[in-house]
Amino acid sequence: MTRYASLEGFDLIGDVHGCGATLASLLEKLGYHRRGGVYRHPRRRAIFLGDLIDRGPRIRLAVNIVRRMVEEGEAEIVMGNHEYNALAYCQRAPSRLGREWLREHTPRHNRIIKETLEQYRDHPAEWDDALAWFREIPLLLELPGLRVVHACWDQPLIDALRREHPDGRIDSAFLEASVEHGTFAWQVMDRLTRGTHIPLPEGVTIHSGDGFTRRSFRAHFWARNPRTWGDVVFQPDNLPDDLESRPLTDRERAYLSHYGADEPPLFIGHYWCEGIPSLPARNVACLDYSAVKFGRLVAYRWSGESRLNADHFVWVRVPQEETARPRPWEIDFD
Ligand SMILES: [Mn+2]
Repeated sequence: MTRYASLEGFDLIGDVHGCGATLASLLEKLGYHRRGGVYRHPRRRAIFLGDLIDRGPRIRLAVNIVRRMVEEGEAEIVMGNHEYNALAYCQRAPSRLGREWLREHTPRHNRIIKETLEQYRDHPAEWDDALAWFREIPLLLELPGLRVVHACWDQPLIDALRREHPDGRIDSAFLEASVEHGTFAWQVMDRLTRGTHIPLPEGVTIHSGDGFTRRSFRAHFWARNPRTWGDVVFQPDNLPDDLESRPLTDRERAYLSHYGADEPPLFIGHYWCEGIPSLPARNVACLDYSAVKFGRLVAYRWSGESRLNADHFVWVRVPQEETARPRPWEIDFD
């Protein structure tokens, strides 16, 4: 990408989830300054890993900051499962599906998008614009020396996606097909934006810190030769009982993706890590440190290295209720 040839590097930024004031703090800490309503850095660009919306107190601010940066060429972004969910939630379903919306308005789905819809309630045109912008967000980015996806880089699926959608962007037909289990579009959206999950045994559930009950666990994709569930689990909640030592079945192993240690550095979000940022593999960095649960909003300053370095993480701790007082322009960001 010649337009990036003169850059010093990229700052990859994890899941913001509506922590807009914290995002502004992180950008300032990284040396970005707001000029003409847009955060800019003289020698660097930002890359957002998706999941700007839902849960947090300043969702519009988060979307507006990032959207302006992207539109001004100061940043790139990949789509998170929350942007994808919002698109499907707000899109009427074709009659053959026998329901009203592409993503059904179940109590669980309503709860996930609740804060976003509330914060945009008095700004319907702005929400329509945000949705139109979400549609343009690619599912993945591959730049010289680095790769970016929200949850899971699955090369065979990405190769197949690129044959139809070379720039990694989806269209209405793809979005519509993606809500039908088992379609190619469903596989792509599920794996790239949600990653892999292995169902728990019948009757076993995990009561997660976010208040949801889960019947599966999140599995990662960088173990070279995983043998047990414990080798691939990647979430803050422990597996119940002795399930860590439970062997992966052949079917589970075949279902999982694998990202080799010799592949380019890959940046992901999505997985709700906790504590001090660390690298799960030398070429994989996860930047979701539960910002919205008063964890950290985390960036990785990448300057071309092929082996990642945990010293290159930069973060801002998220205060309870994002108590950092918003500045006037944050409230009136229209
Ligand atoms: Mn996510």
